[in-house]
Amino acid sequence: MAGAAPSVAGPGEFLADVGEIVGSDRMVTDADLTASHRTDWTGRFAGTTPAVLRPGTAEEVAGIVAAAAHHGVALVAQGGNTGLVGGATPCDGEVVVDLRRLDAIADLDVIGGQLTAGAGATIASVQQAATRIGWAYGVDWAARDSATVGGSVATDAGGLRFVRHGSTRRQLLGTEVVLGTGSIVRHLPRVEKDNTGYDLAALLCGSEGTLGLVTAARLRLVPPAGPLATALVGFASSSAAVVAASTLRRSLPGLEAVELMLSDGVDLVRTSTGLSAPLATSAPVVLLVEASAADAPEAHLADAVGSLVGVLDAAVAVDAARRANLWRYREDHTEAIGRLGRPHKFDVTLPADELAAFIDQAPSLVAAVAPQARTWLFGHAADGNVHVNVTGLAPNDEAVAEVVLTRVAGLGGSISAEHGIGRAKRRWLHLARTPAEIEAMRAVKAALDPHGICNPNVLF
Ligand code: 2HG
Ligand code: ZN
Repeated sequence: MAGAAPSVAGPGEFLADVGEIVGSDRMVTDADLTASHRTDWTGRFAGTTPAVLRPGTAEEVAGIVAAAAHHGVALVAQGGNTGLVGGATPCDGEVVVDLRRLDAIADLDVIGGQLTAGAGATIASVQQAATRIGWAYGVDWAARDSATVGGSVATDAGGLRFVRHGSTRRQLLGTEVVLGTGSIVRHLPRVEKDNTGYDLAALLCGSEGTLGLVTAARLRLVPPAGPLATALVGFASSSAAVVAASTLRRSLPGLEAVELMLSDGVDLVRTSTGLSAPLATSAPVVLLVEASAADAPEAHLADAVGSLVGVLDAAVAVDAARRANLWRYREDHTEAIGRLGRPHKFDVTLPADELAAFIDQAPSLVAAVAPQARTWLFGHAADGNVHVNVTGLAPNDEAVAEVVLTRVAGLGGSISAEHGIGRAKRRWLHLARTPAEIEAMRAVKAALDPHGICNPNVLF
């Protein structure tokens, strides 16, 4: 019955069983107390749930999954609830399994540069634990204080350092997971190299909770960046900025990030934060560039920026407070756009040679089907990943998704770069994957989640 969403009508017996497993104080049924778990971060996706369960061990999670299989109850795992595609929202009455109590960080290997993090550990807490032992964690994004390891594995989160360290999948040495079969599969190797068959962790990474509930991850750490310098660099056009991002990837060995903003997004952030204009000369397109160097990082960065073509203006910062200030123009986009209403979010990647034209054309593509809407574009310039946010749409508007995602797929891009398919884009999975791929994915789902209880209403 994999693929068929189990009903949650009359989950009373299920709740009685799981109440004994997690303890009644770890089972929340009061609608006021479950409210924050029933809506996603954007407010666009909302549902109902009979209960939020708060297990404290993988064994308790396994007990919940066994009970869910027995009673035919659908589950959705939740961590910081910072996802942007409705992938962790109980829109069809799923029972929410809040994994944030699984927040231990253990087995830190100072020589090898590894640690094991519970699914509920926040990304910030992993970063801090890594720093304490002289390493760093390679994945970072603005929601770091709330977003959790479990969610980052479920979505294969990418973030701000992808150009340097790749996405979550590249950091993943192994996982502990409760599969939909109910069995706990623990593979948390302490070795870097491990070719012993199927890479289950890599398969779980990006599977959006459809195969099981990841309870812990063994994470590879990276060397900490050296002294950093950060710059905002203004360009007259998207194409000049995209070419510059490519040049920087080749000319700056310590490149840590190349992020893209447009002037209307920068202005919106300024309105919502009170920040002053970042550059003396206003520029339609702005890159945030960060790079490290053992000595004089600002000189290396200024040299590299100075040799770029088409720079209108630039500001370089080296002390932590000024660098953090420059980052705010980029990181505060999501919050500032969220304040305008419930955005529709299209997290897409384009082939490098299509990126600039897509950025230029996206607003008119949206306007053609939704003239009242506003389009906001920002993202990760070096990765071809642009976040198309559209405000002023009805929650159930699908026309904009249709034109944007169809265009992206037609250009050879991906309809989900780093946020996942979730509920938001499941109708368009066929644009990204062939029928044969979807059939293979469904076969994997049927094998690992034979009762169809693991987040059955996303992805497919
Ligand atoms: C980012 O890059 C995140 O800041 C969020 O992926 C993107 O809000 C968004 O659309
Ligand atoms: Zn992003």
